[in-house]
Amino acid sequence: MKKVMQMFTVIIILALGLMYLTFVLNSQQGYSSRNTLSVYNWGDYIDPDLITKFEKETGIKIIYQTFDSNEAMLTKIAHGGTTFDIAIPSDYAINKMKEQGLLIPLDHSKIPNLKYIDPRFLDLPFDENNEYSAPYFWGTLGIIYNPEVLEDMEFKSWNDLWDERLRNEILLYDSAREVIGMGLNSLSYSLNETDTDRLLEAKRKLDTLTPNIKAIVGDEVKMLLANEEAAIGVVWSGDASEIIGENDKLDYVIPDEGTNVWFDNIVIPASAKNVEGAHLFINFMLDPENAAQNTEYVGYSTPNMKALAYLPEEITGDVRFYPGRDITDKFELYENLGKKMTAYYNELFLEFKMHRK
Ligand code: SPD
Repeated sequence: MKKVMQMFTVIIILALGLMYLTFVLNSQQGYSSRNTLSVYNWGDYIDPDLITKFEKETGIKIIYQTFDSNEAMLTKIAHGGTTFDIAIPSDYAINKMKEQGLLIPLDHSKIPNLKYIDPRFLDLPFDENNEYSAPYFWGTLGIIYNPEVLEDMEFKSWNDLWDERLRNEILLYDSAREVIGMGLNSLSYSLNETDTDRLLEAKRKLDTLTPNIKAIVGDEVKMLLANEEAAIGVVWSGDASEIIGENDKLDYVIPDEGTNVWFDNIVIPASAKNVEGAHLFINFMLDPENAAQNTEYVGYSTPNMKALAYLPEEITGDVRFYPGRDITDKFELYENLGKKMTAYYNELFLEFKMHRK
């Protein structure tokens, strides 16, 4: 009987010890998750001074990671191995995340700075009523080129990229939607084409562009063009604005067939541990002075109306990077094409890249 009592006491002590340990670990995790914010953003897409400013103002430490495509971001978030409190995907990817239950609805009462966003950038089809996302930057996809090197050449049509004089000159992003989209645009098809015959036609046409392609790249596109190591590229307007800021010999144009207008918005992934801090961060980035500072640093176009007042006219008055609604209404947004069609776009893009080798 005595032995049984002793064993019972040991078990009780062990159980209490385990409970205490669990309590300590949980409270430590709670403490650390309240005091850190894990942010997942595109590369080169925030002024680091704003990270420091946010940390000083809130006492929350930012853990920062970057991605280079919506697809890479989606895979990482969907797999769930790493948790993020903030992510900054584009339009169609936001719609996909929403559909897959990967996002937390925003509490608008905690983001009063939403009032500074131009209504033109609110309530867009990929996220009605901005239930899950707040506007960060926006832009277009077009052609940047060096008119001094490519003398007598004009880029009025996407088809001009197939000109024999551009042998081994063009830089493209390593991104399926952008490259397949450009092929579709050159045939005057929709950027959201789902007809497989048309998609195959676009891919075959892109294969014939191979001799003109210098490289398929990421953020290094900016360095290559600004340093005149390449004379032409198909780039997002924000990258073009940054490159032209470094080297004003270059120009940015959108061909007559039209292009993609895109929106990168801030979201809170469903796995977020610091939802309160995430709202603080969103509101901080939407503060007009912070948004203006970020715009000057990153070079992309801000959707924040009030931030425009803090920016020089040479930035906000440049219609290449701040085209009016009359222009962008003619452009197309990428839609969420669903799992099967997305896989087909990715497959075509992979085949196109293999064709180059
Ligand atoms: N280096 C920052 C890149 C941001 C690009 N966002 C544009 C996405 C278009 N789908």
